[in-house]
Amino acid sequence: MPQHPSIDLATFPPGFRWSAATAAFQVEGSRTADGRGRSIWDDFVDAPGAVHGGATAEPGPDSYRRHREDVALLAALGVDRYRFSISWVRVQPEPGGPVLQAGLDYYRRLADDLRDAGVTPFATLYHWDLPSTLEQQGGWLRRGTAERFGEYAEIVAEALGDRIRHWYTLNEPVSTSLQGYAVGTLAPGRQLLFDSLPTVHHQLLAHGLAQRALRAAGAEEVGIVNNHTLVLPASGTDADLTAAAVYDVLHNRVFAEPVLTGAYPDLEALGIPPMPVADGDLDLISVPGDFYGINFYNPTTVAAAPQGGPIPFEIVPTPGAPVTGFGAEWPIVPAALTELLLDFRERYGDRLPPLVIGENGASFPEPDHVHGPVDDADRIAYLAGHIDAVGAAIRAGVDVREYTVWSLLDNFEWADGWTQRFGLVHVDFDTAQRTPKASFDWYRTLIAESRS
Ligand code: GBH
Repeated sequence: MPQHPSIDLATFPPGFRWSAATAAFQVEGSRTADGRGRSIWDDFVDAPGAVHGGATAEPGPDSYRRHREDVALLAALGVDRYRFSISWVRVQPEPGGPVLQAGLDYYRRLADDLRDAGVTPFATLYHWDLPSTLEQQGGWLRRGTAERFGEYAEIVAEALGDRIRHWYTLNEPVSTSLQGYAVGTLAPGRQLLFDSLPTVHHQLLAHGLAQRALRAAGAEEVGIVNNHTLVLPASGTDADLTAAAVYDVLHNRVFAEPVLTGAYPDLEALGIPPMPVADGDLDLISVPGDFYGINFYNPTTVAAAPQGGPIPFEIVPTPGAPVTGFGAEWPIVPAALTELLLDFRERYGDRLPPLVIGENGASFPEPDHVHGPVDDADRIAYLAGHIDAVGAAIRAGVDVREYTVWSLLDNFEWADGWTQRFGLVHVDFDTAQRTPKASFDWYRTLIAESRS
């Protein structure tokens, strides 16, 4: 298959890493196996009407029982690393309570099988599956949740640190704060609007505590991964510019700046309530990571909301942009990734650690059952455009070390259930049958060519 013409592979320095990602709740299934506890996502899928089609996240790709099939696919793909997440409630069903050996054993086997296949395990400690008992006590609204997370990090570091040397602490705290606690479209489904803001600080504190625990156990590489978007004002009016600035602060800057500069942006100036910062928190949160992770999917066009609404902005379609399977919510604008990376370099300068793209990818309508190849040319175009956009940033001097496709597999797309397929590999959700798509061959060829 010919390489996409726009990618200049010579741009990517020797040692640049090509990876693929999944997350525990989205691929594992087996929610009650071997003593696993309950998380807010178990509660969310069990709540009538919360998830599209009543999907329960089981069995789906069934990776708890079929991880060897995943490892074989990763080996065939030739990726440097596999990004997967560890389920807190498999390892410690009740926070503060005893450790569950069976859960640790699963991740130990996964890590060992990856090593044997020549793929470096890159584990995420937390990809949205908070233990239910912590949520009952207030979840990320409470500082104590960050402390429990620090203990969980110590347990995992101690048990798996000999095999897993590369770690992401938290995945996309912005999604948890905005979708989980502010508007309620993701677990735990709360609609607290601006009252959700303490969840930002407590998650960042959890990152700081976990990073410290992982380092103390000798980890080689630790960092957070944030979801960032390029915010585009819908027009040049003062109202739209202000709305865009507020959205940029809430989506990007409250998550980036404490980590990269040790301070929150000026919230008061924008009428945003203050964070519950205690002495020493920002010192801990701003201990430099070994990398800074960025998940990027799309830019966001923001307009002022009509007067009198509960939030001062609204997200509107991005004019002229093609869209993914999610529709106008997900405009496809690869150049926005270059601009975002240049903006990070400009804004944070030498305080910016090497960057890692922790997720990038797209869903498009595809059949549920296939008998033969899946021609996902639209996914190839999306990935090629964004890889090229990373290349353009590297040529302009931004230090990016890794690119990760979301996702290795079609999987449980949260509130959208089984309806959005992001995989390089098609999964039949009735049989767990895996079928590599054209994008799998395309990515495999790109990786091989970049090394030759
Ligand atoms: C990432 O989130 C996640 O890390 C990953 O788990 C996910 O599968 C992937 O991207 C694709 O979505 O709350 O109703 O707006 C990116 C942020 C969160 C954006 C879920 C889409 C849709 C549901 N995504 N959101 S809603």
